[in-house]
Amino acid sequence: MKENSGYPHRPHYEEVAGTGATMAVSPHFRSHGEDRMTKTDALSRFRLFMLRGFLDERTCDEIVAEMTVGGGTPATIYGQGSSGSVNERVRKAVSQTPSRETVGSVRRRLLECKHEVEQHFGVSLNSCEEPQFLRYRVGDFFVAHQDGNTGLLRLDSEARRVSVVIFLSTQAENPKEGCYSGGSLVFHDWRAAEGDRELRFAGEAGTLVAFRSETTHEVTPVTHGERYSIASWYR
Ligand SMILES: O=C(O)CCC(=O)C(=O)O
Repeated sequence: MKENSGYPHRPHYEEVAGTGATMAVSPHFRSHGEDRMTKTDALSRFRLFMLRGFLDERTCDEIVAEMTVGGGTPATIYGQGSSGSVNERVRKAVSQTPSRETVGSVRRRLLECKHEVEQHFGVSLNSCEEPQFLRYRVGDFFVAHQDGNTGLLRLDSEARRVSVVIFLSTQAENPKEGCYSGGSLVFHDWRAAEGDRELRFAGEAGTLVAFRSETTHEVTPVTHGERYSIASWYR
């Protein structure tokens, strides 16, 4: 991945009618995405921060190419111990390790938009964890969970304030060359009114979505193709 590729655009903020809130929108915001998820929905229910075009297409392809070289290791979950453990009934995905340069570059870009994330969520953030590069094959998933900031657990992950997912590949409803099906990132809010409790976020290569780490979310099983994403957490 080239150092200067991939994050050419500064986002701007758009006011969302009727909510008094703003949403970060990259200049590459494409209206077809609004069919899948309206801005008002995202803000009023889950207060998502979204940047389309956070990574450009070429950068996504380069990272995916790096991720398909090595074998990877099973993605872990946090438990009582300080290091993660593997439990394929909870999370089934492969954690890949691209070059140090790529890992460092993605992390730097996340730090570059820390201020915008702080503004959006109204929190002060110190750092960002080393990004995890995830590959989901057919049948892979991650059950509904929270990443941190629950106020309930004595785990290191509690220090996570804002979680980030960057999509490296694009979801398609029906099987399509180069895309994946299934594998939706779904946000849950059991307190919301019936019908508003779930938000399905369709993955589009290059899009970044950030959410409060206590937000319950899952990745539904992939039914076709391979899903590639990056996860990280601001603390
Ligand atoms: O890969 C994704 O889209 C989400 C990963 C996730 O939920 C997590 O790492 O907590």
